[in-house]
Amino acid sequence: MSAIDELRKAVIAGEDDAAQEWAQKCVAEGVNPMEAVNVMGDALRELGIQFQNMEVFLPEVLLATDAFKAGLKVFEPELAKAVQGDAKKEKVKVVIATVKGDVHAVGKDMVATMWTVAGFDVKNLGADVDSEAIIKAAEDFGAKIIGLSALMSTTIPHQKEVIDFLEAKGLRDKYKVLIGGGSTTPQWAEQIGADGWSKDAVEAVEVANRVLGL
Ligand code: B12
Repeated sequence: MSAIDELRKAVIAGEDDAAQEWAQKCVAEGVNPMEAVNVMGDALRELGIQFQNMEVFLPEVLLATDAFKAGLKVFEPELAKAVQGDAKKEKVKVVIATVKGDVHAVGKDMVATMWTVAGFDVKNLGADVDSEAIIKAAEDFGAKIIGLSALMSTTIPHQKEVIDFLEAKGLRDKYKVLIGGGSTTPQWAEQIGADGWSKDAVEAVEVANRVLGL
């Protein structure tokens, strides 16, 4: 089995030490770091299907999340090297959060990592963040982009809520609002008047550059 297959296996098994080791082996073997991170993300989603079918339970998913994070840590410096050429642009400030009521943080953290390595100045506000708190943080930080992650059908309305609150406060034109997360679609982004959507963290960089005209 190749190092990347072993890494995938370690994430699914929720073994963080093994995930870290196989991630290091991937780096040593020159595996494309983004490809490896995407494989880990797919492994988590696969586990999500098993979770939905009640073949695995929350503790297994939590362990897999930790294993994912252990692997991601190893790849972060590699990702930074891969996009170093881009980092010369002036640092644009960005805030990102998972919306209220939603604790899913892995995808949001991946986007935060990719935005950081792409040269943005990123403030990661965490998960389960109140809409008003997101707007206040964007104002205080001087952000140009607000990134909103949501993974559940019950929490995606909070992405709309942030946009509605921005409009009500007369702040909508100050920000580009980008959304993403498992339960979202480009249609949803359009419906709520978001400025952009992406299916993954690599595309999130392209979308951020595009909305800023960079
Ligand atoms: C890991 C996980 C958990 C972990 C989260 C740990 C953590 N700290 O993040 C734990 C175990 C805590 C958890 C809890 C729950 N979960 Co859960 N979970 C998952 C799982 C398996 C994987 C999510 C994940 O990390 N994916 C990998 C990342 C890399 O992908 P991603 O998040 O989609 O992010 C990528 C893109 O979407 C995009 N992106 C993401 N955010 C953003 C933001 C911006 C701005 C942009 C541009 C792009 C972008 O880029 C990312 C990187 O490529 C999913 C299954 C799935 N199919 O997603 C279920 C899933 C999301 N969970 C689900 C549920 C129901 C729950 C619980 C309610 C379970 C329960 N009964 O308690 C609780 C929710 C608690 C809460 N209030 O939030 C459901 C949601 C169903 C729905 N559609 O509403 C899912 C789909 C599982 C299922 N099939 O039933 N979960």
